[in-house]
Amino acid sequence: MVLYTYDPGHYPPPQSRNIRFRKMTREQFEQWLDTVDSNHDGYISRNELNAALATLGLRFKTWKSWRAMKRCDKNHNHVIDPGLERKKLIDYAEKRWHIIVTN
Ligand SMILES: [Ca+2]
Repeated sequence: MVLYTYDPGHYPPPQSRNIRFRKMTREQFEQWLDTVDSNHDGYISRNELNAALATLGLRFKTWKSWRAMKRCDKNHNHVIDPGLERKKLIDYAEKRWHIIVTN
């Protein structure tokens, strides 16, 4: 049995999937993360991330924000802490959401 990395019947390849998304550089994404933090406490909650993903026009934002929190919230306090966890979130967005263009 052959295992595909993505199912061609359900997921178009990343290149065609990204066309309508807003693309940004790593620096712009970091600035965008500051605006994501709507109550300005320095931490990004799942709800804030969810609302922010909606403004980017990404699909499956509930799933994406949940998955990102699972991956990036290393100390399990249910928010993305500034510093290491924020850096992990940026790496995650670059790898999984395809919204960051490397310059
Ligand atoms: Ca955390």
